Amino acid sequence: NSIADGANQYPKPEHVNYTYGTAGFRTLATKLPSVLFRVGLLAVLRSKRLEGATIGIMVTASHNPEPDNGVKLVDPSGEMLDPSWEPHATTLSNCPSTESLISTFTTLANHLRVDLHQPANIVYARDTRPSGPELIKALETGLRVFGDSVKINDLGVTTTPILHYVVKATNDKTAEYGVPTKEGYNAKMAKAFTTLIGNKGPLAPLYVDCANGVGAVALKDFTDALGDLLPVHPLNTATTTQGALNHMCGADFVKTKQALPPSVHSSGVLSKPGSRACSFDGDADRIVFYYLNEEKANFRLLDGDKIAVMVAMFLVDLVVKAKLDEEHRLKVGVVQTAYANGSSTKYLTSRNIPVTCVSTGVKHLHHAAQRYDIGVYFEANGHGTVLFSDSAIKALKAASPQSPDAANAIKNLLAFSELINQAVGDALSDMLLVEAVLAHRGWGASDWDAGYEDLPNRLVKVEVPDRSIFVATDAERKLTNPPGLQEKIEEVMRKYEMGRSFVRPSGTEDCVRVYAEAKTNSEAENLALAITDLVR
Ligand code: NG1
Ligand code: ZN
Repeated sequence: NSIADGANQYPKPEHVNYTYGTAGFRTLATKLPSVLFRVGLLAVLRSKRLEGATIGIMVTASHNPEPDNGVKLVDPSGEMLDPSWEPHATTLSNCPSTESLISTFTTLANHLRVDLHQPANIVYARDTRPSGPELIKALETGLRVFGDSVKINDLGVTTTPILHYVVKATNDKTAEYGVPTKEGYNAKMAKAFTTLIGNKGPLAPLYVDCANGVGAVALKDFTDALGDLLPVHPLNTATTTQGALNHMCGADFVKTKQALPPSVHSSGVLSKPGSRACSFDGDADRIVFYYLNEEKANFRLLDGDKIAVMVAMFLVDLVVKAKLDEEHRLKVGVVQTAYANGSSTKYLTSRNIPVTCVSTGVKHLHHAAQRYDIGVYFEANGHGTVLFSDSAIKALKAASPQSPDAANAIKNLLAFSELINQAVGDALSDMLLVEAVLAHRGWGASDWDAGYEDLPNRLVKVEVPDRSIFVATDAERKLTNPPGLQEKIEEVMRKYEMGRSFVRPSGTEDCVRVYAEAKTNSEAENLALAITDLVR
């Protein structure tokens, strides 16, 4: 099979313009077969360019509705595709004809100095979407163009973070990171979690809304590996029911609606005092927790900001307890985006925990977190993880603790570094992280929630004729274009007590997002409306 055969089999639809954005390619699944074929070609190029290092490909549209799908590439370190290659993905996907695809591919291979005789290694997976198998076929056609020089590893139906883990572990020649399989990942997490919980278990039952997606599969596999330390009760596990995926459930629903999924509400599982639940998104790389407030049975959200704050505070305490000498006093920092609730930022800063604000998109958070010894990063919507630098791990392993307390703290810090996915945020691993911290603190959901009170906030999607005229700067907190708009936004903002608002073009949808927070619910609402009026 040649590029020509595959390209003819998967022609690019006319009048569609693709962009490899923050979430890779993402659109209606019916528009994607040609893209998948071409992504196969690009992944092979990238692997060959890196002398056969394993590249990952994930087919998913995360929290989007079931008819959508998407694809993104994972670099050998387990991180997102190097941004300098994103334009190559865009260019290949938009070649209008077989001829132009072949010539563009050849030019690209030359320009990138790819030796096509090099081997290539590709690992791929998909979520539970019904369009997945067809798209995987198109992808495989692209991979097969290069014959035996390409080795493939099909992980089947798996979560995004497991794919990232397998890529990272496969490329780790020291084999220290873990066995490069789903089972290897589960065993690694189960071991670390068992170390952390010890005789504190079994913990209170936890209800998990799986968004009717692939998280249900991963959760089942993991709990089978873990045993009864954490009694997990999965909800919304209908992975084969048409239209169920992400519908009225899942992390995105809960965060945007700031409400319980109706299915969780009607199940009544949260009515027992002290109960807590969490929601995964459609590919299980995001998680938010919630519970009902005891007096009023009010819905209380524990989102990515709440997770970041609790985890960072806890890790700081462990570092202090570990009493590493001053030279090795590991620096714990937090990375957020402009969507982080102002109260969370204030809380961290007032406790001397450094906070960095970066642009939306996991790759930005990930890179900023790498600059700390222990970098905690979370988007408010629940996507995040904690990175331990190599030197932090070295210092922990080399430490000679002077007390049982210090020894314990070091042991726990190392176990956390094993429990937490170092490649990308994982709902499953983050769920265990939260549970382990709660167990160590002896806290329930309301104790966790008590740290700070979120400022009331609104997130509004505004459809505009051309979102490219909106240009943001300063970690997307300000607009430089259209001219004069930022000044107007600030003028309105000043009228609201604790008012903060910003506008930025979405990187994943054809819209502009308006975020607003203020002292009261109605002020947040009014501020959001006033800014929306300015944008329209
Ligand atoms: P955009 O569409 O650029 O706002 C959204 C989320 C991001 C991130 C990406 C998915 C918000 C406000 N934005 O980005 O946090 O999760 O999708 O990769 O939630
Ligand atoms: Zn996701």
